[in-house]
Amino acid sequence: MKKIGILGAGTWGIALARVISNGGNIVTVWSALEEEIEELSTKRVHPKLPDVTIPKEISFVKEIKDACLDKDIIIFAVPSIFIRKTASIAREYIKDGQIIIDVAKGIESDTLYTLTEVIKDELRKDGCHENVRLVALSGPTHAEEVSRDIPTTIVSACKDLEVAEYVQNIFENTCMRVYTNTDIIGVELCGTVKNIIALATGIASGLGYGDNTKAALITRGITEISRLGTAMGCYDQTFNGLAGIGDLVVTSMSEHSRNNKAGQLIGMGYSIENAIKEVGMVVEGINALPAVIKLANQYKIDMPIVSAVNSIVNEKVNPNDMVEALMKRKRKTELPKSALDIKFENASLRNKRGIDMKRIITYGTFDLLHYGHINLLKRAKALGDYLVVVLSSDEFNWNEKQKKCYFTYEQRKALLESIRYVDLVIPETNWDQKRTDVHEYHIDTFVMGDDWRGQFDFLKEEGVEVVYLERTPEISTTQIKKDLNKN
Ligand code: C2G
Repeated sequence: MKKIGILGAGTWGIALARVISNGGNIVTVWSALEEEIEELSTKRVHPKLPDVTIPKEISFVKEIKDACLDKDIIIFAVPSIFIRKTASIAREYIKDGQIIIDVAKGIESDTLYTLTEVIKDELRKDGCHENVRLVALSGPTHAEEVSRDIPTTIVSACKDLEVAEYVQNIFENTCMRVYTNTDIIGVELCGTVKNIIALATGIASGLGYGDNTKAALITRGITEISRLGTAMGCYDQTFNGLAGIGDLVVTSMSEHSRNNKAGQLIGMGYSIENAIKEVGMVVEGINALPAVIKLANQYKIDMPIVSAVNSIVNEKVNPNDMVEALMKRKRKTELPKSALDIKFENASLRNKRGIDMKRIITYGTFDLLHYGHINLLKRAKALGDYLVVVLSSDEFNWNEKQKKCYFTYEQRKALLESIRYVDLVIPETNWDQKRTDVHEYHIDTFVMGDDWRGQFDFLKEEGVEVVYLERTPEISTTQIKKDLNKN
């Protein structure tokens, strides 16, 4: 049994209060709106959750100290724009080392801090809150369904996995399954941007478009989120997980979603103000726009859907014009690894490592992949951070090297891509492409086995380091074939 304080008595705060109270914990709920506390305390029903009875064990308080003092966990469940203020008035009642959960979704527009960073930043202002432990609890979780015990999943994200598991243990029950994740920034970024994409799907519905359009916006929306998140050093798994695609789908497709509802009204011609008024609750996607636009510019990430929503919401562009603009954008491929993507990966890996990333390139046939090849690739990768392997095509092997490969190009490519040292495999179709490859893929070092010593020194003229590594003497593809033929 834990003592848990919840700051904020909106539908999500109340839904969570009910989950943890029913789990046998002592729950105290505070709100800045005294009349809200009065009503909840007496009626035991939230006006926006009319068919949900609030357990009698939950106590409602008007003084924030009563929801903060002597608590195992404090949950921030106020709207994103009130997080900093709430942290500032709660600070004196929060002990250092406190576990604090943020369930609001957003990013602060002037600092570009996620909300757990805002809480930490505000609390540490008195110089004695250096050790608070922040958790983001986020996922596909409509309060209307959680409060009716409809099976739900959610992510408990914290840099400290033990703390994430501590929170997992408190919230997990037969109706709520909690997953842990240490990528707290990625989880918070997903929770923020998905609300903007949900506005877009709502606008599309309001304009009379169908599920095809929604599916397109959701699919390209998660691509926008993951591009920005990757550049910020977040994990791919986060975008493909519950806080990413999971929450995006539930927010974009559900009638419970405020962002989707507000988008529909905007698409139908409501002004932004009237749409928010009609929804009657906070529309976090609108609050999130300034910060996300700033982040996209800062990391140089193209986010056409986010930009389109921003044009409609903040620049009063006609929604129909934006849809046309989105549909007429320059043609693109879903396939990654163009030179542009390489630049993007370069930037993202540089952000991840905080240093300039050193890029290595090597060439070969790599047929009947063996440990001599692996030794070469391993040592090549050890010279830098990113290894591009240029794999001889079947035609190039036959026409230029008179090599008939056992495995096709695609098979050899799949084998190479499964090697942990290899970051990218592209085709080698002629002897002369090396000069352009080293520029297109921003190469620092060219590597080949020393059976090629001296053959590629001309690449130094392209500003590239040329390294020849000792071959592994006793093994070769030719030798393998000979040995196999003998038996
Ligand atoms: N290698 C090695 N030890 C071996 C066999 C190969 O270190 N026992 C190295 C080679 O020196 C080469 C790489 O593994 O750097 C790939 O070898 P191959 O597939 O034989 O490549 P190759 O036919 O030499 O093609 O434009 C350059 C060519 O594509 C190189």
